[in-house]
Amino acid sequence: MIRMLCLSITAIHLNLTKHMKYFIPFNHKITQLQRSFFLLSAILLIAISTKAQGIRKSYSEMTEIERINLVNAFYQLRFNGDLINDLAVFHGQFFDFTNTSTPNALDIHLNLPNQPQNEIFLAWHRRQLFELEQAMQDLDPYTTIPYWNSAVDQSPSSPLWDFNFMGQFNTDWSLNRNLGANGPLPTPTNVTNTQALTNFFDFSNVLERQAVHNGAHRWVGGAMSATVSPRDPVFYLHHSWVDKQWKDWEDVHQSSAYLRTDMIRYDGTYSFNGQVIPAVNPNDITDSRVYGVFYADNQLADLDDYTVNNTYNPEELFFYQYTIQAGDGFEVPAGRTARIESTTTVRLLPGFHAANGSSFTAAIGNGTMGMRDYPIIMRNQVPWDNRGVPIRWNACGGYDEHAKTVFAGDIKVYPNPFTDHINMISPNSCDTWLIEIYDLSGRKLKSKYYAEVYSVIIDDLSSLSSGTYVLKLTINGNMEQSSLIIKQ
Ligand SMILES: [Cu+2]
Repeated sequence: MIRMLCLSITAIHLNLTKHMKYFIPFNHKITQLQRSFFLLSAILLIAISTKAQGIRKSYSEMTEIERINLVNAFYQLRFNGDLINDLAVFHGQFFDFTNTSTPNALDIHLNLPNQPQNEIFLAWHRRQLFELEQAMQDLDPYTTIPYWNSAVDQSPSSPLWDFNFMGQFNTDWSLNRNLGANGPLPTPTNVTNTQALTNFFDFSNVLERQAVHNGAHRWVGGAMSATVSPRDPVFYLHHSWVDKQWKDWEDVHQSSAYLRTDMIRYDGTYSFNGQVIPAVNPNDITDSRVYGVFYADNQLADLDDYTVNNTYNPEELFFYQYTIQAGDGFEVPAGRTARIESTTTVRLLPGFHAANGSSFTAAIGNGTMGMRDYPIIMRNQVPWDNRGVPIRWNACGGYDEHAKTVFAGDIKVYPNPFTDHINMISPNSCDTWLIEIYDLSGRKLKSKYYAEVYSVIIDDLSSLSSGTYVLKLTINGNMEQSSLIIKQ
């Protein structure tokens, strides 16, 4: 059976040399600046042994260093082994066969609603993004593929197209973009209407064929509107958003299902750089959390219903510069390692659980390179739960071994920046609060207990010099929240 599949793929391959006409030659010019980034990344590659799982976010939320690292990763993957070109060529060769003499051949696009067994568009591209993202994380574990929301970000002069970001690839890689000439981009209504479809195959087909997916391909033009569209790096930012559309739909409808159980390239028969790419069943990846992938929105990343399994990475790293919260079924089992990092706020909410024998760290850093090692919440070596049952938090932040109740709200910290005092208020009346203030080198400056409180005013802060500090709140020894605060 597998041999027959290989033979038919070879036959298709030979039939499709006509697609070669779409191929656009790459221009191999690189600047001195890019050359030094290659060198820097090569050094980082040796120095960093861990890899991240992905919190993907809008490119507009990326820091400058993240944009540089992303651009650098695209250049590296283009010029070393050329995964970019390999994915583009494959995508072109297996694009769509419904109009050829082999209508039943395997392909990845534009399958008909009456052929649901072939509707692997979403799953195939999810795996493609993951393959590229893993390669990027070999270069820098903090890199994830950001998304471009083309339903709201529609200007050819948007920061997306800055020369220092996606703009440079147009000339460097001869992409022949023609922004806006062949639109239209989707409207927010297109997105809402697509999300409202209740049948998975209807959703997938409308998403793919209409503006939500097709819009950006046509609007960008050049390579993006050809079958080798993955040659344009913005393909990945677009498909990150398309994948988020699927994730949002699945969150509501929870009925993504395929009849077929293999996907070309990901059927276990394809190799790249001497390595066979493992087989992937599309039914196994209908939840993006299978790949440890989460999507942040509007300065919040919610890591819910996730069990750390370290299948791909020795340590699972979740980085987001805004608020990250883990609760509602976030589990770190024994023997697993996870790390959550933010430059502002980390919340561990009821439902978070790190088991005996797991290694878990949450850290607040200032977001620059080299400032990623300041653990503020740590569960490591010391048993988190030495009675051998999962800890669940009750409404006041205390734990309850038998019942899981929901923490009713967030602790507000204001004003921030502050001058001489900070207010902290919770919607609940709680028992014991421990408030600690650290400087960014990890030195504890203040520490104070409060009993039977729901709000606290810390009013002895006038002696602190101007700068950035970490405020850590622990309620009843369990619920923890760390925030970055700025003294004016
Ligand atoms: Cu595609």
